Amino acid sequence: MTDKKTESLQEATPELGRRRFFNTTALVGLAGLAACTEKPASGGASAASAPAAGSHGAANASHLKPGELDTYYGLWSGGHTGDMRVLGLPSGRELLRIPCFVPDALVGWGHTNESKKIMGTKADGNLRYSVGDTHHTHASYKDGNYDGRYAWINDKINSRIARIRLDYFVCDKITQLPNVQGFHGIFPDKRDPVDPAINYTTRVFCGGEFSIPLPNAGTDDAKQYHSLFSCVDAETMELRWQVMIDGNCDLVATSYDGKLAATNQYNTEMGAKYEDMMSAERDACVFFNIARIEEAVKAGKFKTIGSSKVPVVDGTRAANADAKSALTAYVSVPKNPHGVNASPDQKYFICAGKLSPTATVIELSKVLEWFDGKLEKLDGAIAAEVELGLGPLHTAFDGRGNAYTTLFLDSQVVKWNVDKAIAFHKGDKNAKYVVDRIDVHYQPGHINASQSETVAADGKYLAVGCKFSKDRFLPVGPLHAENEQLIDISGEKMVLMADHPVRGEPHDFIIFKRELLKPKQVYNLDDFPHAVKDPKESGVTRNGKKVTVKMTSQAPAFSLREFKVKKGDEVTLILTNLDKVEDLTHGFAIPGHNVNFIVNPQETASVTFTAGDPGVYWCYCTHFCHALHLEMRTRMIVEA
Ligand code: K7E
Ligand code: CUA
Ligand code: CA
Repeated sequence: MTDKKTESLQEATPELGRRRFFNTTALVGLAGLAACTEKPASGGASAASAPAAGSHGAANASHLKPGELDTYYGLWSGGHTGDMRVLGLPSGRELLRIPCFVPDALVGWGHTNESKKIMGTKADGNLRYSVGDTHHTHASYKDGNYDGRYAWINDKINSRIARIRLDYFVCDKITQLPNVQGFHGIFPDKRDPVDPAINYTTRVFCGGEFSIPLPNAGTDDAKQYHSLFSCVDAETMELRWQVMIDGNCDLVATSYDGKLAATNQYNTEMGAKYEDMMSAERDACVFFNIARIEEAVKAGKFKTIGSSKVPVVDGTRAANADAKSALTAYVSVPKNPHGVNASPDQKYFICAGKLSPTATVIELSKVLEWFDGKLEKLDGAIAAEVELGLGPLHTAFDGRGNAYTTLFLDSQVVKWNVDKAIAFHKGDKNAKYVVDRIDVHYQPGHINASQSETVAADGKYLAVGCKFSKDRFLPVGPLHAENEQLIDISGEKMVLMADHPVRGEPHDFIIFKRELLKPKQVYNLDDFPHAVKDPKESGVTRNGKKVTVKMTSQAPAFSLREFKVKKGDEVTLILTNLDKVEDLTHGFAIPGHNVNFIVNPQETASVTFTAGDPGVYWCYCTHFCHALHLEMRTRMIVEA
């Protein structure tokens, strides 16, 4: 790290000085990394050849003229803001935030009865959780490409999975995984492993990262800890089954034939302490034989854990030594891997090394051969293990045989050719598998290319989620924006196109063609059981202390000019927006009662609150809707 050459280079260019600082600080946090600090072996191109920022020679442009629409959608996880974000690309403009796990003040998520029901409440009616930590977002598939039905996103803190309807861009279901802590990786299947008619997503797989005692009765004996790999039904969002494994789960990938899912694991050691998780030289990528697991469940070969009724099959190493009946297969990969990604040619899973400067290419047909008893050693499925640089985390693809891997410590993206990497691994030392490197700013985590993890990978744009932005934007105090960078990958060389500041802290994202979605701008009144379909239905009905207020909105007026309730009443206010015009949303706020929510065209929403002290409360429309928006009001008169 401190050789003279580096020092002098650093003085010559402040840029390198900053990089070195990052490398050093990051390395301090990664004990036992000494072996990884060497430069990549031959086969690696020179880092100095990375092109400078700018658009010269770029076929793609990120700047759109006013009024021009983006050609790609991006779905971004919001990190511990707990939301999903929708971006337009290549502009990088943020179009929407979809609240799911945490309340949202704009739309009233977590305030309306409808959203509270999806989020989950305690016996007292308050939200069970108001924090979340989203990392991974993926969408439903058909024939290997996105079909525009659903997206899913995880909450690592409370082990929840949320489903987003991609017609209305709203969260419609949230499921909590039983006996799982640190739910991290998530991936939908791409078709059924058995039934050829099911050529679309019906399952979502979820990896539990933190091992816990099962059932979780307080014990500190780490040897008792296990992790569960969970399968959630894509339609019902109910748990189908779980697999108990040795070690932990991290990120998840699925094969295009529906037969295999995999999770990489960095804690093969099953250590409970930081140091213990790094003691083994190799960890694993754990494969799941989906058809066999479901046969085992059908045959009753499972147990249940604690109060959960979900069938749990045994995926531990000891129980799965015989390939011909094994449910799981532990392919070894170097120390503490991170991302696992499926190549669009459908052949490989690629594990990024994290603590190892390598990527491991696993050939899926060989894993299937092992399950058939035709491959003697499981690690024979490793097609390549090649050096890329320091801190490989995640990999994207261009559909032309190239992979793009983020190097966290090097603050680079490395473009490499998978076939050449395999040739190099097989002994062809002339195979130059590294095609290009580009500096990014700084410390990249997730990466994804347009249509990357589909059969339609088109190799146009690459987005990189840089965890640190440092000096790239105007300083705004101690909390820095993150830096999402967009790279043109249409040519041989990568070209940096744009920096975008983003509010912390996105992790994963997908980018796909806008034609794949058919969003609706106006709801269907009949989808809401409590809809107030006619302004004439408006009014107040009383049942003891429980009062229901029904109202409609049509710009620029609410159907009631005033309504009366009594102090201490439990008031449920139901509001239907009868406007049918696209982009005509109304809001409804009540001073002093912690109420504000919106209703989109033809949407119905309701809130329940306790009427406060006697007085007049001007309820007003909070969402600008009309020239008379400010006049759009109604009086709540609370009587003693
Ligand atoms: Cu790499 Cu949670 Cu996907 Cu973040 S994980 S970077
Ligand atoms: Cu209705 Cu503003
Ligand atoms: Ca480990």
